[in-house]
This record gives sequence, structure tokens and C-alpha cells, in this order.
Amino acid sequence: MRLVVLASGRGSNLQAILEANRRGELDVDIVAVFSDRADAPALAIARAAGIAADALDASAFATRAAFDAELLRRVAACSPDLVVLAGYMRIIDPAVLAPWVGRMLNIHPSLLPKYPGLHTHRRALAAGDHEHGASVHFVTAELDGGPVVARVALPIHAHDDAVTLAARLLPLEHRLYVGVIALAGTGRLRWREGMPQLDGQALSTPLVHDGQSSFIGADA
Ligand code: NHR
Ligand code: GAR
Repeated sequence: MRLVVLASGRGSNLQAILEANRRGELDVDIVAVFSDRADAPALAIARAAGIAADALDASAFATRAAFDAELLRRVAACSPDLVVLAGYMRIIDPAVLAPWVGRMLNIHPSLLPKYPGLHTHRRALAAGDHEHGASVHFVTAELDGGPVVARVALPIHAHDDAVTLAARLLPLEHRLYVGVIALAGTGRLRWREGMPQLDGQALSTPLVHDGQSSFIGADA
């Protein structure tokens, strides 16, 4: 499976994907990494791994849609089977996105449908939630609103702040994303008729990841 990764920042999810691939937990061909930020550490991580890495400067485009069209033109030139958003921070224009629906995943740091958008850790704490987590979903026009494939949850501790919570969640995110990409890479997870399918059955309830190495329940 040919994979393209889009990332805006630190790149720890990208790094986790690369390491899982090296360990053989994944068997994907990471063909390119693109960013909307030339200074994204994710680009350096990609280059250090010998992966083509490029940034596009949004200020050089007249409109958001023009930027997205050029970005996805370049992505398309890599012929990916799957595009993975890994800390990608720019909303993609729905019309430009349309042909990619079903071939693009995102990891979002909340238990969707709770807290789409930004500042999820802060919002979960402010709401007094006892549980937080991350979700992997197919990217659709609706921001963080596409079908959720899988989630991982963790308890919120009394003394947590946004920093401690994000730090405890991050390694779980990495394992969740690797787990979902593995399902896609082996062909078990597919997009059929506007819905995710697992092993040929509509995935009507998200899978639950144990935060270690496997999915619980849902037979995956
Ligand atoms: N694009 C579409 N069409 N649909 C989705 O579900 C998307 C998407 C692009 C990115 C990731 C998402 C997340 O996991 C994602 C999902 C950026 C913003 C945002 O508000 C919100 C959600 C996500 C990514 N971005 C601001 C913008 O104007 C910029 C914020 C910033 O640079 O700090 O694009 O959270
Ligand atoms: C991750 O926590 C990811 O869930 C979140 O940003 C971090 C990226 O870290 N994504 C979003 O907030 C998307 N808007 P990374 O760059 O180290 O992978």
C-alpha cells in the first residue's frame, strides 16, 4: 500500500508510523510527506528516513481552495492508496477533498463526536469529563465529522492539565493510528458505498483500541 502523509508540526505520529513499518508491524510504502509549513519537524523526520518531503506555502495562493488543489495535485502525482493526516492543521476545501473521500484518514485528539475542531484537551477538562481519547476517522467535508473507524480512551486524572493529558494520550494515539493503518494496509478496512467496512461488513460502531497493540471487541 502506497501511503502519503500530511503533517503540519512535530511529526510524532509520522515517526510512529515509520518505526512500526521498520519493526514490521506495518508493511506500507511511505511515498511522500507534505506540509503546509516549511519548518515542520515532520519534514525533517521524513527526509532523515529518505522519504520525499515538501512544503507548500499557503500565502503564495490566492484562495484556500487553490492551495488545497495544488497540494492534492501533488499528492495525486504520488498515486497513493491512502492519505494519512498526522497533525495536519489546515481545513481542506470540500470540493477539492471530494475525490479523496474514502482514501483519507485523520487522527483527532478527542472521543469523537465530542470536541471536533481545536483545543480538544482543554475542552474535555473544562467540561469536567472523566474520560478523554483519540479517534481515527475517514476525512469528509464535515470537519472531524467523517465516519469514525476506531478510538482509544484514557481516564482523566484529578490533577491533569492540557499538557499532562496530551502527553499521556500521545503514545496511545500512535498505537491506535498504526493499528488502523495496518487494517487498511492488509485490505481488511475498506471504504464501500460511502461507509467504512471491516472484513466486508459495514463498520457501524467504531473499533476500540486497547492503547497497546490490539483492538478489543469487534473481532479485530
Ligand atoms: N478537512 C476536512 N475537509 N475535513 C476534515 O475532517 C479535516 C480537514 C482538515 C484537517 C484535522 C482536524 C483535527 O484533527 C482535519 C480534518 C484543523 C482545524 C482548524 O481549525 C480543525 C480541525 C482539524 C484540523 N484549522 C484552522 C484552519 O483555518 C487553522 C488552525 C491553526 O493553524 O492553528 O484551517 O483536529
Ligand atoms: C496529535 O495529538 C494529533 O492528534 C493532533 O495534533 C497532534 C499532532 O502531533 N491533531 C490535531 O490536532 C489535528 N488538528 P504530531 O505532529 O506529533 O503527530
